[in-house]
Amino acid sequence: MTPKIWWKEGVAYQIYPASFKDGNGDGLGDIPGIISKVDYLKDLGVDIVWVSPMFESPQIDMGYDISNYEAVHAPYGTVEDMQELINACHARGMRLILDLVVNHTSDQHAWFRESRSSKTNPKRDWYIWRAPRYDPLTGARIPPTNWRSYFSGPAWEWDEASGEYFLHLFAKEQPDLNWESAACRQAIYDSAMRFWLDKGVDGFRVDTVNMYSKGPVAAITDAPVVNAGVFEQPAWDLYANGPRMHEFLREMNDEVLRKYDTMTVGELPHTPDPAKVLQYVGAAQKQLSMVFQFDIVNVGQGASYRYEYADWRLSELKGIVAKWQQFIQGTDGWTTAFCENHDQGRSVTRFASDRPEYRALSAKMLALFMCSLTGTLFIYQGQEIGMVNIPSDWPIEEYKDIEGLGYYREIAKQTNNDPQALAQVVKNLSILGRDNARTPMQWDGTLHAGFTEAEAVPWMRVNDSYTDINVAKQLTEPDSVLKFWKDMIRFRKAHSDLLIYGAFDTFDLQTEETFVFVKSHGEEKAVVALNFSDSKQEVELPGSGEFLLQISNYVHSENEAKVAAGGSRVTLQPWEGQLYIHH
Ligand code: ISL
Repeated sequence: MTPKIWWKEGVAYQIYPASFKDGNGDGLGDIPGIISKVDYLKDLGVDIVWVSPMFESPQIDMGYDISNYEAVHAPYGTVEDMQELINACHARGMRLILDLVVNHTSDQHAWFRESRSSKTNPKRDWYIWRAPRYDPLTGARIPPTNWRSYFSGPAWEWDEASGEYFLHLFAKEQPDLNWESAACRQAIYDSAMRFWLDKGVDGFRVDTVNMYSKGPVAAITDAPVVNAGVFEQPAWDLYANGPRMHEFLREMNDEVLRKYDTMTVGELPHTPDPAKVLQYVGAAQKQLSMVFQFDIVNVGQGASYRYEYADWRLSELKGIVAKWQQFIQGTDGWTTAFCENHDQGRSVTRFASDRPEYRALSAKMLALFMCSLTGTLFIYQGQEIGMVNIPSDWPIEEYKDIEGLGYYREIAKQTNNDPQALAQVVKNLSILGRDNARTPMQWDGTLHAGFTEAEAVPWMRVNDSYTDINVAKQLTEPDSVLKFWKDMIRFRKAHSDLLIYGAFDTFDLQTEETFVFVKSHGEEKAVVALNFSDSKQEVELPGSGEFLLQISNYVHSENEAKVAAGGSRVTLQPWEGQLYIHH
């Protein structure tokens, strides 16, 4: 059995600083606002607080474009405020982790300004610079390769002054660091890591952790053409999981992380092969504690554009969950359980039902689901009250995210502003857009949901649902989503061998309405039965012997005794989740 460690059993909670709580009435969340809610998090059962980027930044990509790792974005507060937050978490027995965004910096970072200043600057090779190519037919200058950036358009930006292109996998204001430079790596370890670890930070969520190794700059080549007639092509096979990736992470671990008691959770896109994932998360590999797999949040995304909504089936979701629950079994690796973050639509809308009659029930069913999974559990702010997506009638003007807006502009260009096509884009964004997760946290039913003061203008429109869905209301209701999450978190910790560390097994991967799985630890077993539909369903309890129903989102008191025999059929109400323990 895998050894027990704090970061395996801890419940993590992600805070998106812009939208969590405004402490000074300027309409933007901030660090003092977070400090004012630390007791709320403790009361929920949170052990690990993850704060998304709060570093100095021009905010082209909501702080994932960092201009100084050692300073705080001034509207959020100061380094002293961060120290106070770290201390406030520690005083309550909680840990705090930060985002480590070191695939790229902002183009306003001092390192990039120097690098850009001339071809002979000592930091020139801290970023990825390449000479242009020229189109053999027209003679026109073209980028060194055909790579497409995540936020639309080419992944190379021309720098007129020095006569070369620089690489940016994300926005042109986010130039990629060149990890081939040892001096650059050392600067990253010092500035982005040791600076904060020495202040007591307990680890990092590591942004795009598998894209650092792109090979020598001169060896970067064109991606295969998959979209005929278009210059920019998806290139992740060429830059994800590159040749020196594991060497770099081992070095980072050896020189920095292992000297502190830390955890790391890496973001691991484009890596469907479990054997490859184990190379990052196996304990013996000495690289990362765990990673976020993308399969679950990719469900329903189109093949050519991530925002092209595609119908999905429950069997697909079940297969994905089973795969990433089981891949660590019998290994020394570890995994995560999550279904939301700041880059995704809200889980109730995407995976369950946000219709008024089922919203709260299905949010609780998802809570039961998540709290029963093996791995470190991550909750995204607002998930604990069942926040839902942006209403589909919000116009594009309400959307703020660079990626979503880039997609909108691209389709506008391709279709010559066709109103029907653009209406479809807005509809897609209201399901899959990153902005769905970024609307302000709904604290109460007063103007602006208690996120900021009444006279202030929130930086982003508050979701219309706030009078119905908010923390204050749910704190008073005995059967609220929030109360259910608290109960589930407590239950998960009380049954940690089964629920956090247990082996996962499932029997009904084919059915499209229900999901039944078993967690086991030695002789102990839990059966979880979930109904993902609007109608009653019958399922068979696997195994034999007696099962005691411990939790259902339809009954409010824990341990309401109801016994069912293994092999018998039980009925699930619409969107009901049941958890049985066998003994
Ligand atoms: O959301 C995505 C996949 O579903 C990607 O578009 C996303 O950009 C990618 O997963 C990387 O995300 C991370 O790095 C980005 C930043 O914009 C995201 O917010 C961050 O989570 C660049 O730093």
